Amino acid sequence: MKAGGASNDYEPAALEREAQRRWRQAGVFTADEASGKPKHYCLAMFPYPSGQLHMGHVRTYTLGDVIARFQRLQGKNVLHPMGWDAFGLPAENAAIKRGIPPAKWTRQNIAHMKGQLQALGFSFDWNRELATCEPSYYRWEQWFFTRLFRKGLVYRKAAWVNWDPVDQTVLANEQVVDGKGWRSGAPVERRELAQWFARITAYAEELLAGLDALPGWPEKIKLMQRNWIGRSEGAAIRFPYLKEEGAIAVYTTRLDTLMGATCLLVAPQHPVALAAAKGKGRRQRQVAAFLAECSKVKLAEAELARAEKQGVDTGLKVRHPLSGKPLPVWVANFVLMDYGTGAVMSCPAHDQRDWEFATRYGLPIVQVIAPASGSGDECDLQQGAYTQKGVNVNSGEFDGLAYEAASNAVADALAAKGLGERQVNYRLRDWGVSRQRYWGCPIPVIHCEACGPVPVPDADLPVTLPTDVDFTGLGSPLAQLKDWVEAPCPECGAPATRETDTFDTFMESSWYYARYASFDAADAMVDGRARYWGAVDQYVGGEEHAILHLLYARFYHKALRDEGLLDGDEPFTRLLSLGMVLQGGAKMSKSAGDAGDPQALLEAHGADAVRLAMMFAAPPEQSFEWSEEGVKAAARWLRTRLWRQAMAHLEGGPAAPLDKAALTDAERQMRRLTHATLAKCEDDYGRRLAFNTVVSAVMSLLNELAKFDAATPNARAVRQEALETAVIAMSPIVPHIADVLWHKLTGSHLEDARWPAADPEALQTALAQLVVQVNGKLRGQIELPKDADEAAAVAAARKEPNVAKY
Ligand code: ANZ
Ligand code: ZN
Repeated sequence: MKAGGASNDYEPAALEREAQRRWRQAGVFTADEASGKPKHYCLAMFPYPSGQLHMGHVRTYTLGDVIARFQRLQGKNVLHPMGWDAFGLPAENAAIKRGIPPAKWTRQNIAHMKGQLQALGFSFDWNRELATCEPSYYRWEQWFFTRLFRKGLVYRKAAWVNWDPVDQTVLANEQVVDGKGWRSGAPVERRELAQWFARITAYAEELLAGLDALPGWPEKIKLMQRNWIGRSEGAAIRFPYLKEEGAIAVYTTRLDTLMGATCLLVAPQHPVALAAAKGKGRRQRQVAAFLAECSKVKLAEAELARAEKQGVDTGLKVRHPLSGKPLPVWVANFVLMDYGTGAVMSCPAHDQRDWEFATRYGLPIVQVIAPASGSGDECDLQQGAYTQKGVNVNSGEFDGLAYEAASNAVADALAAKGLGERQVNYRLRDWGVSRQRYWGCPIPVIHCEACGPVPVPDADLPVTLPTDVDFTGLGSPLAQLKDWVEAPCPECGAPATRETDTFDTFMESSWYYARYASFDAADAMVDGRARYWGAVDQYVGGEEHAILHLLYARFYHKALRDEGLLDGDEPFTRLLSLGMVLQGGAKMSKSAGDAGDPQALLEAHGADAVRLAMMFAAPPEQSFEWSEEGVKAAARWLRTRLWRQAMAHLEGGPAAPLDKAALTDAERQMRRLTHATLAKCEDDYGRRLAFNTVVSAVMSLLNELAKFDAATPNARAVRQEALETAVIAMSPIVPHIADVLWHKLTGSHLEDARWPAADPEALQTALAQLVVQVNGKLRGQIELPKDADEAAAVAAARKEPNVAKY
């Protein structure tokens, strides 16, 4: 071997290219169902092909890759696929701006980004690559939609959209800028259109309960999903009309306040409100004017809660279900039509919104709840509502009852009159899956005047999206394609028209994980291979998908299960939710200058350095500020600490076998560190999913190794072992340099290696050294008898001044 020769220096570009070529040639990442090993399905959320990789992608795919590579070392049969979430708005915008057809733009971007991913050395099984814009993919989405249609799990109803009157098109929320169309600049109008919905609410209870069976999901994400589903236990109460037949139903969570209801409030879209606005009378005109005012602004629920409470009296009267007293019915702007029954009983003394409303319009405020004695609560109805639970007063037969007892007694009284019963409500709404866009999966429905909407028969699927379309930006391109739109009704044969809406792209991302398993199944959506791979063992993705994507995919999985296509109740067993990569405090989604452009960094420092810097920067869940310095430091460490130390060792020729019986104290200590590092890294990779601490552990190991004197053959054997450990431990993170060094050190290839078990004998010592971490940061070191229990260890750690401080 030529000492210090140029050929022995670390040259990442050539080294990485060569390693990637070898992997490709040997097909080392191909997943094979026939392998006898236990399976591990590792999936990172697939990207939208915007054209350029950004640092957020690099983080997500490096994390996924680290896990996949570690699981291979653990002897698992790993599925680690990649594909493209290829439909979506940017392709259409690019088409309008630059005249490139969306299909072409998308394919170009895919090709470019695929090259970038390959240059980063991710261990994807590219045989299974899929793009959701391919008919071979979306055909099955259409097929499944027609199954849901037959089960009543999808349906059509009117819903509001943003309408650009100049471009004659529906705008997505993100295309509305300050209330104006992004392209035309015209003030956006609101229109009601018939649209498709998926009945996710049919699974509300299971989606909620299922979260308890997901110990591998972060609590934070489960809480967000719970809140989004928003289960509420209350009661429906009917208030009969004073004069006519019938009643208005309300939903309440405070049965105990019923005797304090002074008024009924309905949403501006409630049928009672609409009826009250019909007619020429003064009152009807007032109601109509108020409804018109409400329809102008669309406020989110949270904004409504803060907005000024406003309303108008309909003149209508209902009877209190228990006292029989007449109560007025008002329309109020803060009552939501799509929650509960769209109507509420107003209890101004005990609900703050009702209190503000009653105060504004001079409606009576009747106290029926008083603070329980000893609660110390203040109740001053001059200042605001008393919203705590307490004891009933002023409530006739219910006086003196506390919350639970009062609620039960009121429920019984209502049940006896047939005017109310307990009810459970959810905040969760059905999922609107229609988009009035071109670049999406066509909704497989034909509208017939006689038969209504008819699903396209299996034999006529896929309904292919035409790709030679004119992009004027005006109106829907699909609606203008007469040949495409006109089709005979599948049921009666009469001339009919195709649905021109396309699916929300969340539809495609709701089942791609299952399709990877059956990626080339030509005549089924999924086949037996989807059962083999089962649930994704480890799902990796950005925290911005905590709610919608994950909820939709869970719903879709259950629907697929109920159709007999998949096993199991949940699609993702374990979830790693990643923080963001920030630049200047903002999310880094575009490459901002060379310092934040993965391509430039890759070319300057190599893939391993970029990957290492990314993993070392922060634990996965944390957001962090990106800096190019980290990449430079990573490249320096790889060169000087890992590469040079290994090469210097190799210059001495092959190491002799280790003689464990002849170890000196120094050698024993070195071995102890080697094996402790191995055990720590295994735990970090497999259980803790903390990769920054893997890196710091190996850094310490190599620092110690640099000080270790390896003059004797047995000392060289100890050093060989330490270097092999450092290389295999780092290999999931920096696979290229590890690939080369492992081969030089052992003569074999990493893909044939297994993660070595830490040697219990090496770890054994009369006194054990323990490093003390507080919240993942190294705060000290303690020595303990090796058989010390946890309590003793914690006590000793607390005595350490630097630990106690934290
Ligand atoms: C009477 C009452 C008295 C209420 C009181 C609260 C306190 P959650 O927990 O979110 O389910 N509500 C019902 N439907 C509504 C709608 N469509 N729009 C706006 N508000 C609505 O909240 C249920 C409570 O929110 C219900 O209980 C109702 O007000 C209101 F001292 O009924 B409550
Ligand atoms: Zn028909």
